[in-house]
Amino acid sequence: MNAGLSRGPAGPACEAGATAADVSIVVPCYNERANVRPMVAALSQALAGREWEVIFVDDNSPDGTIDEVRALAEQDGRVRGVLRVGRRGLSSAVIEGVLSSSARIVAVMDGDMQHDESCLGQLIDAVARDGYDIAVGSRHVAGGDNAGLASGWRTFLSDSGIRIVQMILPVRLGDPMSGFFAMRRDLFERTVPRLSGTGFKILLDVFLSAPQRPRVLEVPFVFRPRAAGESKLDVLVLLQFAAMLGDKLCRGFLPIRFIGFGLVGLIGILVNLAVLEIGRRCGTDFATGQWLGTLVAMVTNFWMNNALTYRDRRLRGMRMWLGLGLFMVICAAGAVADVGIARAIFSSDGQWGLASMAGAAIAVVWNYAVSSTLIWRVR
Ligand SMILES: Nc1nc2c(ncn2[C@@H]2O[C@H](COP(=O)(O)OP(=O)(O)OP(=O)(O)O)[C@@H](O)[C@H]2O)c(=O)[nH]1
Ligand SMILES: [Mg+2]
Repeated sequence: MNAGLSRGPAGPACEAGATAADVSIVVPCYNERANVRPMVAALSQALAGREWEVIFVDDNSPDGTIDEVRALAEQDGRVRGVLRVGRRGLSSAVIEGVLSSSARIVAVMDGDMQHDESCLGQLIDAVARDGYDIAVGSRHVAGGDNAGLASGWRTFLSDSGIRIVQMILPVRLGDPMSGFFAMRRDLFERTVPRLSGTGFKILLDVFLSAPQRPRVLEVPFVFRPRAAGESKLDVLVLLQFAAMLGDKLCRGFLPIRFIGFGLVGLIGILVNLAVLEIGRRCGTDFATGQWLGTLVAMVTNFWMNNALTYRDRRLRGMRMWLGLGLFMVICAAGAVADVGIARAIFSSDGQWGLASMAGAAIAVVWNYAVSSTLIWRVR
């Protein structure tokens, strides 16, 4: 469920005949309350003399980020907020923020003051005046710097990721993982249907999905340390990054969630076998071991899918327990179908390997399709 917040009543942009914004700045934010005011103050200074608006897209942060946005929006018509409830994800937040805006040029930047707003003017001019499709704030061209990364380990991860990505990029780019850029809205909108929309790397997603090779300019900037709040980058975000690349390499042939669901299913088989083996060593009979193994595998599969495959629609509390119950029923039905189909194919074909694979494949597709629709309600 999404609920947009309208402009504050007192802002100059509300008056009839007020000039529309030339650029919409989209800021994904989660638990960034302390950064909202400094950010708007910094934008006001950096973009003096331009018509602009800023759209904070908040995923219902527990620290009340959206309340701070609302308070500011009441005083300044250039400030807007989009509140998303029951959703998470930087990339999808950016997509929805851009789609909720209407300026000809859109800019994207983090809400933790790590991106140097004084470079925004250059990024905007490159697109508005100099004919570039995308202008990227870059830490990896002469004059840029990655000093603000929290640790040597983060620098290593970032550099390695960039090297991998450069191998598959359609354009030469020093910093394809940047989250600081300006681009033509019409190009973004034409790209949206092909975007994976998962994880943290929206710019990379745009480059790998754009319907045409974009004209790109890189503008150096120094990545600052976080002003306040905490990083949201964790190991699950890294896995989502790998899944996004996988999705692009498969050219969208298989849905990204199906790949995740299938991988989780493979891990489930290993879990099942491990429990069976532990049971055997403890002297449990085969049938009991198999029951236990299946139960543990179902619970771990549900947990992994909830935390990874459907991270952006993660179930919590009572809904999670109901989801787990439903997941078990769906998987049990899938298992019955698996055995039935395998038997039918075996009796007509006599090839047990083929019969078994066909049964398993149909069970996975069934489990995925029904779980997606009924449990995590992906439309
Ligand atoms: N709406 C929304 N914003 C998010 C989400 N995750 C992160 N963000 C915002 O995206 C921006 C970048 O996230 P950070 O956690 O700072 O990631 P990072 O800059 O790559 O990592 P650090 O260098 O450790 O700060 C920040 O403004 C976050 O508040 C999310 O799930 N939803
Ligand atoms: Mg950050």
